[in-house]
Amino acid sequence: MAKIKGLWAREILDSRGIPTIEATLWLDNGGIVATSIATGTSIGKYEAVELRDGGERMMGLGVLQAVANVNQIIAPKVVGLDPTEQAKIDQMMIELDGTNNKKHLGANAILAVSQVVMKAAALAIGKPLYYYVKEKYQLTNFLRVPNAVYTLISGGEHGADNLDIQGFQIIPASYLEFDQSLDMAVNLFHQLEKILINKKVSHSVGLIGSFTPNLFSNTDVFDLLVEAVKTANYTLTQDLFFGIDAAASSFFVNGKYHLRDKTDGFSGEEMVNYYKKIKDLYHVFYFEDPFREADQKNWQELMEDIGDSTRIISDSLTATNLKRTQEAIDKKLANTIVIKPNQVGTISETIAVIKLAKSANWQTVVSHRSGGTNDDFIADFAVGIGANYIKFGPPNRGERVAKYNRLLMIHNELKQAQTPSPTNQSNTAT
Ligand code: 2PG
Ligand code: MG
Repeated sequence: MAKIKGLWAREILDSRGIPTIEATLWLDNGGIVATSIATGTSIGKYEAVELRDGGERMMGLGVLQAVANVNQIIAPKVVGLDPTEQAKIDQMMIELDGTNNKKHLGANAILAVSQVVMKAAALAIGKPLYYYVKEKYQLTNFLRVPNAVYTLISGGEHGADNLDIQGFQIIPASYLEFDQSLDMAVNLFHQLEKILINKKVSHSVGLIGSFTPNLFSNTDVFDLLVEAVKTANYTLTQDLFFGIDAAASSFFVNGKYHLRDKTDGFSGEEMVNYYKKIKDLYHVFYFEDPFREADQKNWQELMEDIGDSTRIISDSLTATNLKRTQEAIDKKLANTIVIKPNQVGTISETIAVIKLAKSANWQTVVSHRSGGTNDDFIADFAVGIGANYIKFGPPNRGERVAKYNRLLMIHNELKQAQTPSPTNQSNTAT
């Protein structure tokens, strides 16, 4: 097995113009791989700590110290190791860091290494990354591209002071193959733009490339989406569903959830009713972070009321953290979990959370972050762990479409692997 010969990190910019880390790794057989780390905007309070330099350079957001931690502290310990020993390498970095939230070396520094090691292992073995992940962790029996959740409209911290809910999504029905699902997303994204222009709704695109229309209320978005669906000749509930990432902690102020749909804010109970209303009126099927982290009572309430017919998804609530996931499972706070490797900082810990969620029959959503790069690691990872859903943003902007283009490649490879060869076909025909 090839061994790690060299590892080097550097500071690069993410899609928001904010520094992040890229790591490059050389194997002693001449193979070379690189990866870069996504970072969030709506960062939950239970996430591992990204190390940022402070001071004036790069507005205090530089990652030169985290880069130095990779190059000077981690790299010398990793050189000479077998890249397939993911657990050992991750554990070594956790111990080198020595804190419970990775604030010493930085979760960004540690994940850059963890991720590049996994890529290097697939290269060393000579298999596609998604296949390596499946074989190594055995978290799924078959390979398929997960169902996609496409965020077409943004508000909240991803928007432009336009809407309060962070993401409005379309979810093509699971009977559609990935290429058909992407076709629908592209079609609806552009239909939506035409509708916004025709209605003279002022709009732009937000942090992740989704539209940020200036509308009167959050529910107005669904009327636009319904119109786009009708214009494109799709049938809601047959061909697709709607979803939201409320990111509700971002609009919880002074004890109330503040949506512009109601002047004096919503209590937790009123939010439960609001979600039930949009479920009934607009067939919203996917509710991510519907409440702030501490509002366990209303997470439970929503689960009891509509958890059997919808996805109630924890993102900031569980923060890809094993203890928090266990607590959420025990208390029945949700039935689906968002998985973001940078919330915890190593691939091995991410895998442990996925295992736990799957063992509790929760579904999984492998997600991008709003600060992205052209790296497509997350696409292979999602396929390899057998995620139920992927959430990579709209079919727009380089850092988002890099993931979709990789999924298209994987989709084609998997299809080809299933297609009988001409010899087999003639055998079975007789
Ligand atoms: C989310 C993510 C991605 P951010 O809340 O799910 O859309 O946002 O990366 O800003 O945390
Ligand atoms: Mg979220």
